[in-house]
Amino acid sequence: MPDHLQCGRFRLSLERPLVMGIVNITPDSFSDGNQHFSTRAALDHAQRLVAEGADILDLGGESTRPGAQAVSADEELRRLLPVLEGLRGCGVPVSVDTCKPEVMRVVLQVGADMINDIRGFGSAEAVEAVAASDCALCLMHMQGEPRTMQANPVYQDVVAEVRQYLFGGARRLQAAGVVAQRIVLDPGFGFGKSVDHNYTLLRELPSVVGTLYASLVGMSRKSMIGAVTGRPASQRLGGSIAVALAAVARGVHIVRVHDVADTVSALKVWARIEQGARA
Ligand code: YH5
Repeated sequence: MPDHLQCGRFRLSLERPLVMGIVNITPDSFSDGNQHFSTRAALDHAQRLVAEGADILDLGGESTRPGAQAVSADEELRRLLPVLEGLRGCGVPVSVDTCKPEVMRVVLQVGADMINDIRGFGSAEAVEAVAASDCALCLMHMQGEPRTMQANPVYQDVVAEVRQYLFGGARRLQAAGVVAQRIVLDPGFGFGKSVDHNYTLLRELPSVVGTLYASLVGMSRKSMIGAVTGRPASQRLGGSIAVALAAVARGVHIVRVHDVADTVSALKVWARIEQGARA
């Protein structure tokens, strides 16, 4: 098992589970497309997540939800750069959620500590953009394309197929000179998976992500929770805590969540239970 993650300016211990807080910088109906408004809102939100105990922030300037609109690299950078700059001294590493090599190159210059690529650094250009830095790399599995991936996801053996994809991707990164201590593997919950696929992957996490690399899961508020509880996205906190704890119990290192304060509380209680556990 890796004992730390090399994450740009930071070296994160993996001895206790880490919480990654989600910061979306997509101009919403409130901001009416106003750049300063969405920058301010994202910075305020990010700073609140740090105060709540986030160990890492994940900034996204492009919506990757099923059916979302494509955004140009220029537009993505216009959204990301002022927020990245404003977070430079925030005290925790900043991850950028992007699959565009040109965006990766620029944000690494400006101080991003981690690149989170839902396309798993699948192109040679993406690997080239990140290899020579010392940022962490989150390599996520996705079947198909965001627009259509949820239509009818099919696997023969979802655990074996996702594992093979992740290990193959990690080998490709290492062949390009990336050390194992920079690599994070993520099964990609909800990205071309049925509800059953998602729960099978969660149950079998140790076998999906193995022991050679750090691991991350993102299940917060996703439809795999709504499918069980019948609740809309705004009311999925309880379910989100349940899946986060189940993942941590199976050895996952990083949980990507919206609700940082409540997740941190749940993990503290969890740690207190485990503290008395026999080896
Ligand atoms: C992830 O799993 N997910 S964006 C639909 C929802 C709620 C949340 C209400 N980026 C992941 O968070 N990066 C996203 O229904 C990610 N792993 C990594 N590494 C989707 C998202 C969401 C979608």
